[in-house]
Amino acid sequence: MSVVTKSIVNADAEARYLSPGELDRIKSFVTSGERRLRVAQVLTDSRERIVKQAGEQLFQRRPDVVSPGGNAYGQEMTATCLRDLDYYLRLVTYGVVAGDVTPIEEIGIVGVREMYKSLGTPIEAVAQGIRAMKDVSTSLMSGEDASEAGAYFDYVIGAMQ
Ligand SMILES: CCC1=C(C)/C(=C/C2=NC(=C\c3[nH]c(/C=C4\NC(=O)[C@H](C)[C@H]4CC)c(C)c3CCC(=O)O)/C(CCC(=O)O)=C2C)NC1=O
Repeated sequence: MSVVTKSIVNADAEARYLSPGELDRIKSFVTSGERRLRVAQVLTDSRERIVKQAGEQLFQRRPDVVSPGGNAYGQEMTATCLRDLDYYLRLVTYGVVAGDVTPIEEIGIVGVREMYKSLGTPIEAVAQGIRAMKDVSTSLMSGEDASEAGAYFDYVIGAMQ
């Protein structure tokens, strides 16, 4: 939920007007809107390149995952691994647009440890892949845009520690 929806739901639950604090948070959401949309656009436009380069970096650093016995070994499994990176990049764009990690959390973080555990996927290697996506993505942006995007990648990485 964006801060706008969230504030309205909370205020209406108490049948009150939006508080000064809520209006302040909405104001900063609105003023950062252009930047967040620009960041989401870059991530969306460059998604193939980001996933591909991050995958190459991950497999260079963790050759074990694509070696016999590795969780991403073989063409099909490697493709599934890259698909997971693409999923997380997509979720990051949702977070950036919403200005809130909740969509990322609800779609991709709740239950993720148990899921990867049951798949035999080393979650720290997934986190490493997401870190590589952060590096590739932020290298395509300048100062404030890069830190805006970086924060959402950091959230995912942190949730996988
Ligand atoms: C949008 C929310 C969402 C997420 C996050 C998601 C993840 C997800 N990744 C899966 C599998 C997988 N995920 C990986 C990923 C990897 N293995 C590695 O060693 C690497 C470290 C890593 C890539 C970075 C692999 C290889 C599989 C297939 C495992 C298997 O079938 O044995 C599966 C099992 C079902 C399937 O194969 O599709 C799910 C549900 N699905 C979703 O709907």
